[in-house]
Amino acid sequence: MKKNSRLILALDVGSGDEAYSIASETEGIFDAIKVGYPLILSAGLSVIKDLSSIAPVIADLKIADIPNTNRLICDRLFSAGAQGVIAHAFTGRDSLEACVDVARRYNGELYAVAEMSHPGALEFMSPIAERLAILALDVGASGIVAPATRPERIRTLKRIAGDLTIISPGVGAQGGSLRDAIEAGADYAIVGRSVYESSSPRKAAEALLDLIR
Ligand code: BMP
Repeated sequence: MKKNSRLILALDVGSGDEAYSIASETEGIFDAIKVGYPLILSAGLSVIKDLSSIAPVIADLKIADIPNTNRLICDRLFSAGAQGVIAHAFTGRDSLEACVDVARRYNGELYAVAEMSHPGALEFMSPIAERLAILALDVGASGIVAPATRPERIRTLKRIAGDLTIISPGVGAQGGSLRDAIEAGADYAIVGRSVYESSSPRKAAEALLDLIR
């Protein structure tokens, strides 16, 4: 993923047509498009290839299974055209390593979730996030997911994660500030609803771009 706008569009919309239309309208602004269960389950895996003609696609299935199943899932996603895949790290070294191995085979990127952005993440995830970031670093992941809703956590996790790329969701609809997340060390901010629910996704995306520059 080339660092340009430092913005990733999360397209959690309900159809391939809608996704394609918003991606086209905002073409050139986002460094990548993140798709997850909502879109893949409605539009099918082929949506990855379709959107890849507009921007690199990160498949966010937060994979969390045994190594063999993780390997199979990653293989499906990369062969469908994903440039990056997001997996959970809490399943342990062997499971995460399996994802990294497949990513390497495809010259792709593997992002590990260190800490999530919602309030519930404070319950179980936040207390082990530093260990998850160390694991991501150890197994050679491309980057980690850290919460834009808690910039101080981005700062802490960045100190651990070294050169790993930090991608941060939680800007806008979840209350996180784009500027604060970037200042805290996020390499990319992930933004969904504040763009795709806007009456003008292009204008909303340009406003984010202005904020970042
Ligand atoms: P929104 O800007 O609409 O809140 O979207 C954020 C996106 O990032 C969603 O796709 C969500 O699933 C994802 N995400 C998140 O919000 N927090 C996390 O910790 C990890 C995520 O992948």
